[in-house]
Formats: sequence, structure tokens, C-alpha cells
Amino acid sequence: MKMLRQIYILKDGNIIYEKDFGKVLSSENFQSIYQEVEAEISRGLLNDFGSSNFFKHRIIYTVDRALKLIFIFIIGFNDDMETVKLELNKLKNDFLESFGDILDNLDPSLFEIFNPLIESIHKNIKTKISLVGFSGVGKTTITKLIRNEEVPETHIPTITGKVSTIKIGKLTFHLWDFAGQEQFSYLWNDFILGSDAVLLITNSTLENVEKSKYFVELIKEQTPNAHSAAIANKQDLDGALRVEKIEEILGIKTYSMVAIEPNNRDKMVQIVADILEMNMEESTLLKPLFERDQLIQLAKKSLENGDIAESASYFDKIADLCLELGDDALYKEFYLKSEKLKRYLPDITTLQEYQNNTDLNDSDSDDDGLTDGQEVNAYFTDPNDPNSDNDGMPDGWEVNNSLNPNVDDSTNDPGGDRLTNLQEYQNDTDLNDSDSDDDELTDGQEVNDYSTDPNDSG
Ligand SMILES: Nc1nc2c(ncn2[C@@H]2O[C@H](COP(=O)(O)OP(=O)(O)OP(=O)(O)O)[C@@H](O)[C@H]2O)c(=O)[nH]1
Ligand SMILES: [Mg+2]
Repeated sequence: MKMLRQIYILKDGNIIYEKDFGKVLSSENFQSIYQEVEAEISRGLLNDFGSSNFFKHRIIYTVDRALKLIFIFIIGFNDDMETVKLELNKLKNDFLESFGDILDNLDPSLFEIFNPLIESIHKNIKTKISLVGFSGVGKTTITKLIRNEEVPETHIPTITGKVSTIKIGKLTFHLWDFAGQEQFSYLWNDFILGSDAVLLITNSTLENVEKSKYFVELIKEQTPNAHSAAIANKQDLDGALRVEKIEEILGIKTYSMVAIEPNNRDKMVQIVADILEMNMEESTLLKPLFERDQLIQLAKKSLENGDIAESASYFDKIADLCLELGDDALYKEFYLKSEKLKRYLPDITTLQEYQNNTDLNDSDSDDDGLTDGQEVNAYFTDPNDPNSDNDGMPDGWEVNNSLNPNVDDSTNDPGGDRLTNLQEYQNDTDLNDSDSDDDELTDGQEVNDYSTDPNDSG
């Protein structure tokens, strides 16, 4: 696996920069490896690059003797080290260029400017996962399942092949979806080449499984160091061979699967993580992902049970996790789902009216634009206080403008127009538009500098 796991930069034997993409080495292990590296360097044998192995990982490093700097990558095993060396050199050169002259009083906060480079290094050392198997077994369906796209009902044969980028947790991979039709067999060798992991897909019929032994051999020939496993797909069909039987025939670890079932995404992602040997316990990268999938299940259950308030609060949590995972589009989707649900909340019960001391004959007792039901069941605000968080803005206005009615957010300025949320409310301007009346003066300038009306361009 040429997946980059850790980056270290050391000066005079001290770590001055460290970045993890799913940690594989504890600090103690790193120290013992580092001593080996140092011994190697002091023997003076090192050319441009040095490397040593640590179980299933490789430590590759390069040095700058004059400045006493060591640059280290910790990566998974792979035959081809050229890309890795290239990227390590890039790190070294960039570092020297940026910090070479000021090494003696380096402020660690300066390393911020490094982040884009580190991201690009991580992406360039890409892990290739290939899906192989004959036509119609479900490779494209599995690709779509992993990508969380609608799975195809009809078989549209893939032409030549397709590469897509997938993100699992915070890690980026490249997923290669093969064309399984025999007319494309001349491409198969080249497609498999350089894979870090290969998943052999079968449709769980005896005929197909027997035939697929061909791919097991091909994988061994073309990419002997890749991790491989088989998927016994279409387990929902009558007469599907049992997984154990398929594993016996193919001689490689086999997982059962029904790829047309969207609920199996979790399972499929787990299989990919498994084959990439991403250890759940030691890697925190996948945790938010699985947490999110669990919450989605819980939200579904609450919906089935008709508990709208509960499912809305799950969707809120899911939206937050999406943000953490960097899935902005999904964040929006779940946020909107939650908002939509909150609108359909069952109205406040008579008992709740009594408990909250609200007016039975007034659906919005405090006239803040949220019904008593919404306040009690969805937003958990005070149905008798139009401004539950005392930040000067009514609860209903806050909700309509996507602000939190339970937190004082009066001084924030999300639009960046130098009008705070409270000022936007007081001036009745658009929170998301820095120039509400399109007169080329920002709302902030109009109110704070010129005392003009930000809603009137004249
Ligand atoms: N019943 C059932 N059908 C499935 C399952 N997985 C995929 N299919 C169907 O099998 C058909 C072929 O799936 P694809 O994913 O297009 O097959 P492929 O392996 O990509 O085929 P090529 O691109 O020609 O190599 C589609 O009609 C899918 O709906 C499954 O688990 N159960
Ligand atoms: Mg296909």
C-alpha cells in the first residue's frame, strides 16, 4: 500500500513537524526506528534516500547534513517507490526554500503555510483500489454503492474502464472500475498493474466463480504485493453459492454482498477499509464516518417510529459530522432535511401547553414567529420568551436566518459586510448579502460610515 501515513521533519534529533494520516507508529516505536535511521546516517552510507521496514510499513527518509534536518515519510509497502521519492524531495525543497534561512528561530505556527503542500503530497501518493471480474457481476454497482450514488437497476456495460476518487473518512483513494466484457480483456493486465488492493467481484454462481479463478492468477502475476479479496455479490438471488464455498474455490478471503441494497454501503466501506488494513482502533479517521452511518440508521428508525423531533435532532448531529468530514454538500442536505422535519412536527399537546404554561388559544404565545409546538418540540426554545437567548434577535428571525436561537450570536458577521447579526436584524437587511440594495456600498459602510439606508439605493 503506498498510502502515506505519517510525515516527520526533525532538526538536531528533535521533531519539529509532524503530520498524521491515520497513525501507525507510537512515539516509542518511532524513537527506536529513529535511532536506527540516525545510526545509518552517521555511518555515512546514505545516498539520497534511506529506508527501513517496520512490520507492514516502510520508513523512507532523506537528509540535509549541513542543516541537520531529516525528512521522513511512513508509508505502506509498495513496489514502486519513485512517486514517493519524488514527493519526499518536494517536501524537502519546499521546506528549505520557506524556512532554510530562519531555522534557528522557527515559530511552529509558520508551518500553516505548509498545509496545501502536505495535502497535495498526500493526494499524489495515491492508493489504487481495483475492482475486477467478468461482465455483469456488479463492479459498477459496487462503485456507486461506495460513492453513495444511486445504484443502477439495469446493466449498462462499462466501456474500457472508469477511475473515480473516493474519500473514506479523511483519506482519499482512487477506485478503478473495470470493463468486464471479454472484448476489453486486452486492457485487463494494464488496469491491474500498480494496484494496492484488488477486489475480485463474482456474482456467486458456480460457473462465474470457477471462471473467476482466472483473475486470481492474473492478480498474482500482475501485482503480487497488492492486497486482494473476493466479493460474493448477488447473495440475494436464489441458488447463490455460499460464501464459504466461494472462498474455497477461489482460495482468497471472500466477503458476502448484495450491492443493490443501499443499506450495505457501511459494510462495503468496511470491506475496503479491511483490505487496506485501516485499523479502526488505531485510526480515528474513520470514526466520524461510522458514527455518521450509525446516526443515519438511528434517524431512519426514529422516522419509522414517527418520532420526528428525535429524527430531526439526529439529522442535526449528522450534519455536524458531515462538516467535520469535509462533505459540505452532504452537510447542507442533512441540515435541510432536519429543517424540513421540524416544520412537520406534531403540534404541541394540551399537556405540553399546561407544562409550559402557554396560551391554549394562541399558537405562538410569545409572537416570535415560531409556533409553541416548534419551540417546545424542535428548537427547544422558551415558548413564552420571544428572545430565548437574550441576544436581541427574536427566535423566529434567527431560525429563518439559520442562526441558533439558543446561543448569543449577535456579534457574529457571517456575511463579512461589517454589520453584525444584531445590526442586520435592526436594519432589516439580508444576512447573506453584503450589499442588500445593490448600490455598491456594503451594508456595513452604509450603516457605520455614511448613515444611509442599506435597503434604499436612492
Ligand atoms: N439481484 C442483484 N442484482 C445485482 C446486484 N448487484 C448488481 N446487480 C445488477 O447486476 C447488473 C450488472 O451490474 P453492473 O454493476 O453494471 O455490472 P459490471 O460488473 O459493472 O459489468 P461490466 O461493466 O459489463 O463489467 C445490474 O443490473 C445490477 O442492478 C446484487 O447484489 N443483486
Ligand atoms: Mg461496469
